Amino acid sequence: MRLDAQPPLIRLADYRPPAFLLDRVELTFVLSPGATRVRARLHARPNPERTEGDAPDLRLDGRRLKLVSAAIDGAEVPANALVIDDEGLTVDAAHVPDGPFLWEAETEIAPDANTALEGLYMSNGMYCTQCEAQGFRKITFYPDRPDVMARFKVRIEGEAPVLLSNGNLVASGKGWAEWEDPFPKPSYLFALVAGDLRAVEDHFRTRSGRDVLLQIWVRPGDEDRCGYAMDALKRSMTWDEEEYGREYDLDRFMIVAVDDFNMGAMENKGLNIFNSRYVLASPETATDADYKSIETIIAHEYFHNWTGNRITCRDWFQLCLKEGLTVFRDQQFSADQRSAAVKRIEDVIRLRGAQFREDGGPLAHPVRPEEYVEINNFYTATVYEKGAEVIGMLRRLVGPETYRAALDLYFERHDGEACTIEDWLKVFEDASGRDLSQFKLWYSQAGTPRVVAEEAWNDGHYTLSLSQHVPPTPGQPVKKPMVIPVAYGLLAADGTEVDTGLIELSEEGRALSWDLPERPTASLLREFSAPVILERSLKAEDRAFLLAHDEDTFNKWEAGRGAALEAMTALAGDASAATDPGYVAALVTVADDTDLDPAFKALLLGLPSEEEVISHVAAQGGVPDPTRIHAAREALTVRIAEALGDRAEQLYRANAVEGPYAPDAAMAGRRALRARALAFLTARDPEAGAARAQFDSADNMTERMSALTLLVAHGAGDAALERFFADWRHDRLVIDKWFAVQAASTPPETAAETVARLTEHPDFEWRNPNRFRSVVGTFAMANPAGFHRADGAGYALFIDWMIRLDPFNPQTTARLTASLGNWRLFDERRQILLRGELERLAALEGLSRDTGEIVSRLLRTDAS
Ligand code: B3K
Ligand code: ZN
Repeated sequence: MRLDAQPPLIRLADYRPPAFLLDRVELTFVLSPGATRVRARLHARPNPERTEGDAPDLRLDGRRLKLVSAAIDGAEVPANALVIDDEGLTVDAAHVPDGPFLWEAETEIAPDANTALEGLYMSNGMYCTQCEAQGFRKITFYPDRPDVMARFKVRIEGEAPVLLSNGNLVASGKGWAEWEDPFPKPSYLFALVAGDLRAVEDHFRTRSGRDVLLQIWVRPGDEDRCGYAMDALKRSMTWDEEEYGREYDLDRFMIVAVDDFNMGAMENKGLNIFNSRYVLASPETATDADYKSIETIIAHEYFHNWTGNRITCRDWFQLCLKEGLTVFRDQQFSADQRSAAVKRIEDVIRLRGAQFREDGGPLAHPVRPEEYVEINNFYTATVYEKGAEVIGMLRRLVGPETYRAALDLYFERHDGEACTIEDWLKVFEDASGRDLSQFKLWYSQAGTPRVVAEEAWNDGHYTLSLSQHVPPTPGQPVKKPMVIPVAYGLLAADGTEVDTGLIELSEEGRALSWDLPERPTASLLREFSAPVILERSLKAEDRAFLLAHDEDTFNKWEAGRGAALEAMTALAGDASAATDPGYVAALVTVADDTDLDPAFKALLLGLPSEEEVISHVAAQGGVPDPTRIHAAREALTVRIAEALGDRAEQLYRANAVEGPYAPDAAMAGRRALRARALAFLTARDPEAGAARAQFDSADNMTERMSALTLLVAHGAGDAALERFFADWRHDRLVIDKWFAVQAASTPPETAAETVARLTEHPDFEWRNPNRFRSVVGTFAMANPAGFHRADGAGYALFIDWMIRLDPFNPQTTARLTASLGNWRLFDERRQILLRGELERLAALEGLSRDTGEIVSRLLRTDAS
């Protein structure tokens, strides 16, 4: 689609209830890779709440379907009463009964030609589906919208030994199976899987005594890598019962691992489909980070059973209703399972990295967007992560008991319904008695609010003035003040707290004062109580004081992060700039502190990523230079390493984990700290001896990868890479890591050439999304200095690949293109190069609607 072809804009304001509802749906699939037949029987009736008048046409969504036959109440629909266009079919109202009726249609589709991985497609000889958001319309003609909920019965006929769909298995025989899902659901939650699969099984007894069969379906040979996912599933089921009173509701819960998948996983009712990288793990093949992701994603998809499936979204504008809430719930779960302090910091790093970046550029949009061209482009950090932050603020404002009461009310009032953000906020208003109309601005105003804090000390009188400003974003030039919860603590010189509490900043500015015997040091925005940028001029000694004394673990870490950002910004401007000795001394104290949890200590000793420095420099009004920022980060690492001296070696040795690998938080924390120590050791050793030794002796993937990453970054990884490849070439998920480490960590001068070479490697199966992302996506997102090399080689390579992938897989192309969301932050020369590349993509004949929308938003001129 050329940009001038202008695909239609879908608006929230145009929402109308569906004209027809469905009570029951019966589907029969006769599977064949090139010509699958789908027979659909839809038991329809007029919606009493429809707004179209008494006798509307019957409109069904459908894309690229071959219609074999169509009948209403057993009578074939005459050809002249039925019109098919690119987006669906319309039956003339004259042929649609006034009351309930049965629509029967047979369609033919070709799963083996479906490279977009949306609808019914094939992955390594296995059939699978992805229907959210609008993939079901590529299977059969249907009112493919979430507010049409129906009970599904599915019959599958095919040669594959395993035939799965949603719900409970009601009958099966050789070459067929019948499934019935008793819970009404929207079409986006439909799933079908067929193939040569093996199940790893377990059971879960719910608290009311229901026995649930748990199955993880994988390809033969992968059975021994499912243990951690199964364990995470059972822990998730227990946690949801205990924390939210939510029980599982079917006789079985199935997870299937597939190799070709556009995202992480999908919460289809009773039949979750997962990208295999978020299911399969063994100590030899998966890192601690992989285990952590598996735990989170298993929990996330499981939690959707109540927040998403039992209560779904009325329309796709309400996506955050299920996604923001489910992310919030998975964050709570992981915080409970591991360290809450570490989890909060990790979540904020992620929020700032992806969401603040999105919110500060041309792709900024509200948590509940008001218009879209392609809904798949709105599965964003804003909808997910900022959506979760909004719920965290709500919980903080009403308190945990009222939060739980509001959730109980939500489940009781809306079970089985398709809801809106208005419904959601209403349960909070009813449970708390609060008026949330101003709070609701968090759902409609895009952009990261700035909160400015100013302090004054005058003769025993301490004054804290807070003011807020929400910057303009595309289409939203003027903003209103929001409700911003600012958690704070005031610390006396000995580190004790003289006051602590929550300020609700709801006006543009507000001053608070305290009468105190001495000037306090304020710890503001504790636990990162709101997704805002806090602007505060903090003296170096106050920062060092907070780093040493703040009991709020988030702000303790934040104090060090602020100092590190300042140090790197200075070094990027002037390579000989001095680094605050107080900061470096505080890090030495941290290294010596044996009371600190190793995982937290690893975060305290970690440095912000180059991406974070880029955003920081830009937020301060500067123009970030990725090349200099890379050098600055390396230089600061060396300075800290020098200050630590022998401590790096001691930390490295003291945190060696004895005995067999275990993925739990305590062991992972020690490995994380040991990896930090290794980075400091390697920074001072041109031979990278310790990294080499670790690579050679590691018995788990976590330590193998941390060593390999350092070797590659040192330009000393060739032999290790060769050996790694030889050892693991049979293992797809591990080879993804081999590609990714080179794309991310090759030094900037040669990264573009390395990536170009990787894309010519015989194992670069570019149509597999994991493999594509591991090279092209990783390069663009995790190697800023290499990607933004001044000659533009990185940009040209990236856009060449977007052009190549788009005709096959628009969703993945659009997602990766969106990683250029911060392109306007860079200097004029880089912007000219980037604009040229984006225009080249925009001009592509036949560009997909997905990528077209992203490129045109990136190029829009009212963008900030
Ligand atoms: N709900 C799915 C995401 C679907 C993405 C469609 N492009 C996974 C999740 O958020 O749990
Ligand atoms: Zn989700």
